[in-house]
Amino acid sequence: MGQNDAVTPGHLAVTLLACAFLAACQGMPATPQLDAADSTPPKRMVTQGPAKTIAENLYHCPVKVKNHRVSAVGQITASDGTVITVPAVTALQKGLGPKSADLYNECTQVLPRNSAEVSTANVPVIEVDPDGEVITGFVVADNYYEMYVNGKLVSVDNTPYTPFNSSIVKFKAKRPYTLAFLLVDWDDKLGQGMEIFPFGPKGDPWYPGDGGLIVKLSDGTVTDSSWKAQSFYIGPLNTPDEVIERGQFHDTTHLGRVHPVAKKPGCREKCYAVHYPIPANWQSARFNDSLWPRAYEYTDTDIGVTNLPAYTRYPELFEGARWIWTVNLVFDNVVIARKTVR
Ligand SMILES: [Ca+2]
Ligand SMILES: [Ca+2]
Repeated sequence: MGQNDAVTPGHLAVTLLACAFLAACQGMPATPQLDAADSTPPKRMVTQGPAKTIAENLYHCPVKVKNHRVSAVGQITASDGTVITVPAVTALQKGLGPKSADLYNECTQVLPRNSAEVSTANVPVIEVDPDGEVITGFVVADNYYEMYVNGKLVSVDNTPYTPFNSSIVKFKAKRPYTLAFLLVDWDDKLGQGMEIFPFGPKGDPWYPGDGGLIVKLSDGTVTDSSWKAQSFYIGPLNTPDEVIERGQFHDTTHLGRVHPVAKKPGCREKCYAVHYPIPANWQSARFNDSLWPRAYEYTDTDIGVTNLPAYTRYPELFEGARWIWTVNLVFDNVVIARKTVR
């Protein structure tokens, strides 16, 4: 982190000079008014063990597919008495939409063979700004996303867990606009951040899963380390002390950040998780994420998507975009990623 942060005096001077030559700079849209940044220490909530299932399955795939996992939802009471919904409170569970249009989805049998076969023509435009431009884009999230533009919900991943799907989004917006994604690495072991890994000779019933988001929009916006990303549900942990708070940075880097180096905890049903409250206005353009950590970039190998047709069939549609997540791809299970496009 940090190596791309620097704005050199030379760079600044060139920018200012360019602005001086461009009368249009006067007419550039103002930066959105921001709320004050919340610098109060994070309110950590600690849970241990499994959550109680409150919804058996948010999604039924009408087609028999190889890798279908049940997307259940649970609740668990933290040591401070807070009742937490796991893996997350989602727009999908609330029945909010619009649901995502499919780029690739085995359950709907939308399976274009390559980028040339992909059509975005029938994807409805979600209007954010009536006088904006229509922006089309492609999204892959491991496992679930909901996407907001200036606080307006524009796409809800229709397949919360598996099979791995990818989506087309279309919206009308004017710069500057703010993208905000709620991202969930779903659980099988609700509240413990672990899944039942179905592959390999024996599989692994206690496998810490991992996340990831990649987005490319037609106006050139891509996911990269210029985004912000914050974690809200961290586990599985042998002890809650494994999360070290440094300001608003929830540091678990000592546990390993990606598979296969990430430490597999031996705690199983006794594992802990650390949660943080999700800010009420996190989707808004006004929300001040300046104290949040930057997003981290990951490779296809880190994410484990080198064999994933929902993504690998369409390299042209994601060219130049990077997979992002927080600092820990494995232990951070609920993440919000934000970017203001200027
Ligand atoms: Ca999904
Ligand atoms: Ca995980």
